[in-house]
Amino acid sequence: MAILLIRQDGKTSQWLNAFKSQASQIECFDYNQPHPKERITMALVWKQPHGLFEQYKNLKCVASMGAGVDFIFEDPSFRQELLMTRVVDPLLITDMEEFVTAQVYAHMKGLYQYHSQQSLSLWKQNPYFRKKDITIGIMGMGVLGSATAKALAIQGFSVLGWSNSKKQIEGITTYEKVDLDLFLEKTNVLVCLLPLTPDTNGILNESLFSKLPRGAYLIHVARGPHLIGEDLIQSIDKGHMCGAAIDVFPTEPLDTKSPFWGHSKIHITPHCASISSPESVVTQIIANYNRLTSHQPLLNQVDTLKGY
Ligand code: NDP
Ligand code: OXD
Repeated sequence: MAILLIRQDGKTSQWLNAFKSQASQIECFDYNQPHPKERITMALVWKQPHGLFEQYKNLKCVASMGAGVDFIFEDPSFRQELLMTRVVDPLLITDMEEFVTAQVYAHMKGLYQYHSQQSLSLWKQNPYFRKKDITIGIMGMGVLGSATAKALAIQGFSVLGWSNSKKQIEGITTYEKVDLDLFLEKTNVLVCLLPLTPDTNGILNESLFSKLPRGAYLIHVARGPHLIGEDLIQSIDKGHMCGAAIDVFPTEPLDTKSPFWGHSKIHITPHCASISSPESVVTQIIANYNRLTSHQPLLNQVDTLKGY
């Protein structure tokens, strides 16, 4: 039995080193190096090239290196009988809480505007928001959404949460799926932390934006295809939305020709809201590998019928 690491961005050695330091007895291979295909029982993947899984006849589990698993479902070689796991990790959670919080404050205090003014040597004080002016609505109240909601509520923000099923979280007003419109009409900073599924693809569109109060701001940290980019630009340009911070894009890196780059009210980051730390995440992968070997239920298993 052995683990195969599949990612194409040159970061595989960090993951191999983390395995070496925490469980040197486990055999791990980089898919780009020669390896015994028949011994591979677990694939640890991030945006793997499609079609590879069918070459591994003894593969039992595909583990995402991150919280999201959309890129595994998109691969036609992912067979229904395979198990799938994802990352639930304390560092991934606090990193996301901090990133969203930083974006909320940057919007509230108009920091991006001052950054643009600096490039013009322009000294000009602008109006800003206070916490009482802001209601943050979080779409997706799972591991990351709930933690982020709580972190913001503790700081004194009004926080709403929307998810498939209704949640009970002290200090946060929650809405279930059918109550989307009620959630949107009260939200003026919208945070997207949904998984990408057929149901959520394209959910951030003109119709949804039109249900937010005038002047609403978007913080999008989930997945690129949730957002219809032209709808956002139109909504900002006609003055309905006041701007957006976007961390994720349908194609990454974002094309240099994308209109997002040059838009003064759209603030881009390179999918860095919360990045899996190999040292932290490998611990749960080792635990799952041992569970797989001893036929025990896996941690953080994805419901492949539900799709997240
Ligand atoms: P979870 O699976 O824990 O939570 C998903 C939440 O979304 C749940 O509350 C679920 O509802 C809700 N949901 C799912 N589908 C729908 C729907 N159709 N309508 C309404 N609500 C829905 O995921 P995580 O919190 O761990 O992660 C969320 C996403 O964040 C990841 O999938 C990934 O895409 C993104 N991410 C981005 C990062 C970045 O750096 N930008 C880093 C890490 C993750 P219910 O609770 O009722 O099931
Ligand atoms: C993840 C991500 O899904 O980094 O973990 O996007």
